[in-house]
Amino acid sequence: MRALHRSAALPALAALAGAVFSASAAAQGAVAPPAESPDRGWTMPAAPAPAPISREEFAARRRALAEQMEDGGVLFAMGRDEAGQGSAPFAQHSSFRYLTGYTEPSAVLVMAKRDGKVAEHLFVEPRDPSREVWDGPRFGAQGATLRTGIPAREADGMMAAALDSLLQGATTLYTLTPEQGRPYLSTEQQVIQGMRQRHASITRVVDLSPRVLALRQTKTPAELDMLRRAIFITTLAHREAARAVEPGMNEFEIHALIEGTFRRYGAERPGFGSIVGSGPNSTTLHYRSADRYMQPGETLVMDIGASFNGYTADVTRTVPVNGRFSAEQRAIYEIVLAAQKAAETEARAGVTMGRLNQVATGVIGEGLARLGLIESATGVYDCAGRGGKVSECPQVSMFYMHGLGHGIGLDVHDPEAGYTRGFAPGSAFTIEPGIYVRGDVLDYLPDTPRNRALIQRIRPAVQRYRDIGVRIEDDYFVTEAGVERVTAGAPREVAEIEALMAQESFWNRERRPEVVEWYRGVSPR
Ligand SMILES: [Mn+2]
Repeated sequence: MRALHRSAALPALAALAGAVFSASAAAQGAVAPPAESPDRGWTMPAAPAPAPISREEFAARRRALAEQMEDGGVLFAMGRDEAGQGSAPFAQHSSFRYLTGYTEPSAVLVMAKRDGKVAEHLFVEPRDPSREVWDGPRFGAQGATLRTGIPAREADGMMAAALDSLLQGATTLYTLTPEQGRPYLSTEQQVIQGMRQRHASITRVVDLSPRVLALRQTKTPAELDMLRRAIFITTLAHREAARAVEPGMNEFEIHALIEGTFRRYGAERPGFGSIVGSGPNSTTLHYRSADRYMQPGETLVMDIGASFNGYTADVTRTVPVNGRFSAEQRAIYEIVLAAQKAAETEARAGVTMGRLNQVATGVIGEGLARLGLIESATGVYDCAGRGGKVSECPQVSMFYMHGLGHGIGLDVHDPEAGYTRGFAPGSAFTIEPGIYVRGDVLDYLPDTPRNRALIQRIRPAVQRYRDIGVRIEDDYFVTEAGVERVTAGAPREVAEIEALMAQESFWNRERRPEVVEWYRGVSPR
């Protein structure tokens, strides 16, 4: 039975999330695209502006964390610093943001538990007119208190003394950072070390970040709503990108279209470095340069995700550069799609990501064997192991070498119950199988009798399918009602993709190919 019933999942979700999105356009007031729109038939969500995640919800998250603290304990947690002058826009530390909702740099959260009561304090950057000339206004103590509901004060010269008075008599110091980890101590770790030295009452330091990560596994309706919008904006970018792709274009044109579409619809940034890779680059998992001229007969992998209000989508589509899949591309594509659908069918509450991976890997193995790229679904080869030793690896891993999926949320790789005890209501995750036929895949195999025989058998198929990279990644929510594929707006069937690519692209209407060609003169490759 298919686990994915969009319509079945909706009533419960709608009840939870305040009926934001709907499969039934007429009933729920979803906005249908205009009659002449090529997007007709694709139900767009009725999307009133989302309510910000409430102060009460943030307070509940902190309460849940405080339950893990013993009496006499004090939590000390630093937000992220502003990274140097003129650097990338500030992005708050995810767990700090999760607990406070505070999005300005250099904030500190302190929670002290005494006699069963928890006192909360937020230290924030002081308002400073001379700095605000450069960096713009800060919330200051008043703004921060209003925004977070946590009593805030400005971190002036008295902050150290204020912290010391809060730590008076504390027995356990809770943090959101490991005590060690790297060869050097972070600023936060140094501050914690100093506190421990100044306060003899502190007998232990406990890192609570695993507890926060555990809380973050279960997305609330408000969080799912933010994710849904990030995903929707990302599907808009995929649809427009598919229309725009043409042989002779450079990857950076599609990269720009994608990230421009994100900003155009209010996503603050890409949630991770956009991957736009054609031809041989389609087989490089984390290809980031996006500066190659695309040729007919190649595949283009676009692995992208908009970040909306801090929540990050992660959606991958693969399209043929010239608009029609070749027989070889299609053969690979259909295997990946079948693997994804098989994993989807298996997805439900209580099932683990490991189980989905098992199912997907089985489908990919059988498909690769059918194409002659491996000897059999369970075949092995001699792979380079630790310390120069040769060990045994599944042949599938020569062409499918990454995990099947991951949680999504404030981080693109977010905590997820599916890794351990199984998916549960509140899970948000990806399923992203892939096949990558690297042209040099046979060149680096250890020289052994088994490998020599294998190479002889599969070399023709590797030649035939070389430089074809295909990844398909969708995003899923688990609710009480079941599993929903939230990315349904981005076509993934071969016929749908080809039909979309045949549509006119507004993006290319005023394209200036002669300017695009300038880059050939300075391209590093
Ligand atoms: Mn991903």
